[in-house]
Amino acid sequence: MDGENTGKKLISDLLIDWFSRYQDLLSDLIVTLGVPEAQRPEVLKTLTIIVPVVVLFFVFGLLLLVLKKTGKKAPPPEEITPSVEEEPGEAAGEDVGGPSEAEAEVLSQGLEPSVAVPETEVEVPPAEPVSIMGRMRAGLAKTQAAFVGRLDELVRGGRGLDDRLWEDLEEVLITADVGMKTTLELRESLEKRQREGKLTDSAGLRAALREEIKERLNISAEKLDFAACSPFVLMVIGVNGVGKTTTIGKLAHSLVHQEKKKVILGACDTFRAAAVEQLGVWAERAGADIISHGEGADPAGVAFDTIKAAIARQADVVILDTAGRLHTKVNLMEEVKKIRRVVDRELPGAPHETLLVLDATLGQNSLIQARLFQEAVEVSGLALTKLDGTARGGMIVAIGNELNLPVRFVGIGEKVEDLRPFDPEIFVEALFEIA
Ligand SMILES: Nc1nc2c(ncn2[C@@H]2O[C@H](COP(=O)(O)OP(=O)(O)OP(=O)(O)O)[C@@H](O)[C@H]2O)c(=O)[nH]1
Ligand SMILES: [Mg+2]
Repeated sequence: MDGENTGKKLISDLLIDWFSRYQDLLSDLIVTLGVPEAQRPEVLKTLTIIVPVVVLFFVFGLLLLVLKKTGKKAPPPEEITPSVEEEPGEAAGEDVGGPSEAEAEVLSQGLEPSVAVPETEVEVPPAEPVSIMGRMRAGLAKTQAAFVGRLDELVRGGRGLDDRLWEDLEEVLITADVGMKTTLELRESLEKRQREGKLTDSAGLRAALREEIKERLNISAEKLDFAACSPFVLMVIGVNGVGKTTTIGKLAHSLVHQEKKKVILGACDTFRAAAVEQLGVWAERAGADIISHGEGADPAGVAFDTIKAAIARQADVVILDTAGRLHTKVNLMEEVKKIRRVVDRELPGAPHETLLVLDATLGQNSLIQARLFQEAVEVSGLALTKLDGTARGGMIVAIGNELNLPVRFVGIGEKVEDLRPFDPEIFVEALFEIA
């Protein structure tokens, strides 16, 4: 009992001693700072309370900072693993998961990519939108801003539906490359809604335009069904540089990996050696076979051999790449017709799909190209590439409205997963919905 009291006394003596030293220190400080004598007791009282509070805050802040930093430097391994494992799940769904930059480089050198990548070396992909809608939105960002973004500015503030507004709307549509014909038709339909009392104010304009656009994109055409026959032959045509080979590569990858199809590519673009090589890289990346005869060979001859090989190897899908330009003499359209004839002779009914690739960045010029091809050959569907690189995505509405051809795919980037089956519903939602 006695020992306990002595202990308590010692502690209280120690505390009193510290406190008086602390007060001495503060008094010295007050004198050094030149505080007038009359105010010193008051200042001493205030400082006695404030100084410990400030010191405590400082120590606490420092502690938080250290904790935050150490947390960033060493994340627990379980934090990384799930996001890496999400990729294959994604591939099984919509996203086929493209090869990394390094893998692409290895492929372009014609070497086998390493299959067993140690888990520690797997890079966590940068924070990109990975959902279908997220990617579509990102791909359409430029068109979104130039088209719907400007439309929203137009209707902000509840303007009346007068001639001025209709003229401003026309300007927005034409700038987004919807084209004069389709723009005037859209204005006409919207004004009709107004006359019928279905559209009364600018707030309803957005929804009405969205409906009108969706209607024009809903082309009634037979769906592209790769299982309709075996082998299903898809011939890809278009002028040079529009993205034919890239589209074929992405499509082959998706058919092999998502739909588990056996795919053979035919390198009928014999215009230059690099074209054959480029298709070869894509074939390897996709896990598809390729038939090629090299630069300068007869494109129809390559098509013939590809069909023969597909039948012999029991392939599910044949995709023929064709040239966007030719060596002198032969006309591009004539060459396309010749390939079609040879393919049809070898496999009656083929090609089952003639896919015309159009470059969205070319805007209304693509429409002119499409008409020329339509006049020459039986085009059955379209792929619209490079939508990610343009604010002129409005041309897709003109395509739907004026060509009456179904858009089968849209290209929204250069990566393997950036080819999407075209769905008007998703497209319009990505364009109109505010993220
Ligand atoms: N940003 C973007 N680039 C694309 C897209 N599709 C293709 N490209 C790029 O467009 C360029 C031309 O693509 P290719 O596939 O070689 O075009 P092509 O029609 O086969 O050209 P030719 O063989 O010369 O007739 C390449 O740099 C592609 O990466 C797309 O959807 N978005
Ligand atoms: Mg090509």
